[in-house]
Amino acid sequence: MTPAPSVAVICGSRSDLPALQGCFDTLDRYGIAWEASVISAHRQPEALASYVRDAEARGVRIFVGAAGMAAHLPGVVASLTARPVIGVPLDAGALGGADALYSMVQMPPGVPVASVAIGAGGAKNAAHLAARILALADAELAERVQALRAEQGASAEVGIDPRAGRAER
Ligand code: RP5
Repeated sequence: MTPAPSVAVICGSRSDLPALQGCFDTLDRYGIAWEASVISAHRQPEALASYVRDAEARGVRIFVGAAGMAAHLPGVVASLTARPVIGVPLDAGALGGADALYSMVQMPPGVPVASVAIGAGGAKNAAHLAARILALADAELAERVQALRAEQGASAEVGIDPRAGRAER
């Protein structure tokens, strides 16, 4: 059995991978080990169940499930494990990702999926949220989370005069 990283990212199709790049990059930025798989909840339900059971047995702590359209992937993952599941709704069709969002946020009580925003921004937040969950039991990671928060705070521009920068236009 191959030892597992902390986070397992699963998406429903290869076509989902570009939207997830920010998730992978952000996990790398935190130094969080991850693995990624393409397994469709609708097309390959048995493969998904055996992957989740194996990943949990290997020690994966958090699952990220990303999918578009009728996106049942993270919900099915949450039905298979008691580990935290983060859902990333993707824009894969006519409804612009609202279809996937509703599929993820409307989970029945007792089977939670922590849904983030639609698309690439949500994918990044899935990594940030995973980091914050893992940081509860990892002091070094907690420091990296605080450092990144401080970095983001440093770029705030408070009290800018609306006329500032006019000459540059
Ligand atoms: C979902 O259907 C996938 O997550 C993807 O977002 C969408 C379309 O999949 P493909 O037809 O491109 O494989 O299950």
